[in-house]
Amino acid sequence: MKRTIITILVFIIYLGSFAQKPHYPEKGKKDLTWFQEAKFGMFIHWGLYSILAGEFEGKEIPGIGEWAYKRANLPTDKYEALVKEFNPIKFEAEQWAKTAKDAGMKYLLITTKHHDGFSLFDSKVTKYDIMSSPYKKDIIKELQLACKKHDVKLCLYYSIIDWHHKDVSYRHRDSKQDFSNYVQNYMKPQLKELLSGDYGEIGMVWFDGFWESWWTADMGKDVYDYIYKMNPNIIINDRLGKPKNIIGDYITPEQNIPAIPTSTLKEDDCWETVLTMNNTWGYKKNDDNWKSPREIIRTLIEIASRGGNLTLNVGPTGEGLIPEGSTDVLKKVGQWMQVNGEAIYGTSASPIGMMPWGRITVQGEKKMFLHIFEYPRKELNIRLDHWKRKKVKSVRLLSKPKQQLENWRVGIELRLNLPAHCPDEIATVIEVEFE
Ligand code: JFZ
Repeated sequence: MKRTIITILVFIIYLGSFAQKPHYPEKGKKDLTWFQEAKFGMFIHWGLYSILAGEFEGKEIPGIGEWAYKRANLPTDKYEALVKEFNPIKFEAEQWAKTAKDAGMKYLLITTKHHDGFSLFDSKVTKYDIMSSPYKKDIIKELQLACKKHDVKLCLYYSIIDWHHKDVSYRHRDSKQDFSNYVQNYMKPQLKELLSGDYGEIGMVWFDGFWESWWTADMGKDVYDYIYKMNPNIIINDRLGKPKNIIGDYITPEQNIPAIPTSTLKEDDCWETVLTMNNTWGYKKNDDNWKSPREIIRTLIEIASRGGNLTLNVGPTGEGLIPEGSTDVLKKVGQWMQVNGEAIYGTSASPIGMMPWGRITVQGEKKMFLHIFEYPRKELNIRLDHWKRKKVKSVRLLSKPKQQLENWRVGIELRLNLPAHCPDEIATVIEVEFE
């Protein structure tokens, strides 16, 4: 419970700090509907670092797994030799897509290339890719087919930072670096490989690493327009410009951002929180600090009640397995979503803020969902100022949809009689339908 409260507080802090909208393009240029309705997706961090699993030559590397190369200052030849070890014999794209689907997730966002520069797809512009590994099969292609089969939208993460490319790697700062050579002749061709149709319909591209000093807002605009011309439907996150010159289609607060709230998000702002299930994005074998199903579910509700999306991370092992610590939790999240998904998908922010007993989401003008965290002894009252002229047509638990809950109006208040026994300790959802 304490952890949940902390999560929620940390959230409120993010929301304030990310209230500014992307500056480019102008609002409304893209249709963000699918994303806003999807609400819940899977983030996957997978690459050479997954083989290290947080260790190098028997020594533990502190910090997040996917940063091992830089954090532990690993020798380039030894790190890059991991390509020859990348042979994920237990990887089953379908299993991953199904894990996402069964958890109630609508999209899957995978690192096609993280900061270390290794490409998980068959890239013609580099040998530092999956085709040089013993596995020799295009991971992104396999995921494309699996996602299609399980009706999950495929989304691609692409790191601006590249520790492998000599023109932008921090390891080559002393040499003459041609940043634009990397952008024009490496990054853009790779984006073209990924986004021009070979991998089917792509929901979004998620950029990362815009804080690099060599990266400029002009480069960001150039890449934004480049993708827009290739496919105007692909959504781009807000990390393509600079931290003070935002470029992208929606807002992404991140979990570890210390900031002071300045203002609040507007109801119609499109935003997403990305979150780890333990303390790392890329796999670390000693990190078992898993968040509980309760924490994840309540976080998802919290986000939905403020109109955002949750993109929840898993870090598969070098062999290609999503750790049990995360699949156990995802199963329980899926069970909850199976019953209560209606109160999350396609909903928007609560027009009346949060309640002492829980959170609210709404679906248009017709439906309101009450997500109860603190189950009241018996009666629950809610003011209907926002729905003043509406008649209540039906009130029911999503877990018992055939049965109406006893309810009556007292002035502006709607009062409900709840079952004496709390149906769901994590969150009991009541649907209120108006005429
Ligand atoms: C980045 C990556 O460096 C990290 O490895 C992971 O992929 C994560 C999803 O994204 O980390 C960030 C990105 C942005 C901020 C902090 C860490 N930020 O805006 O404060």
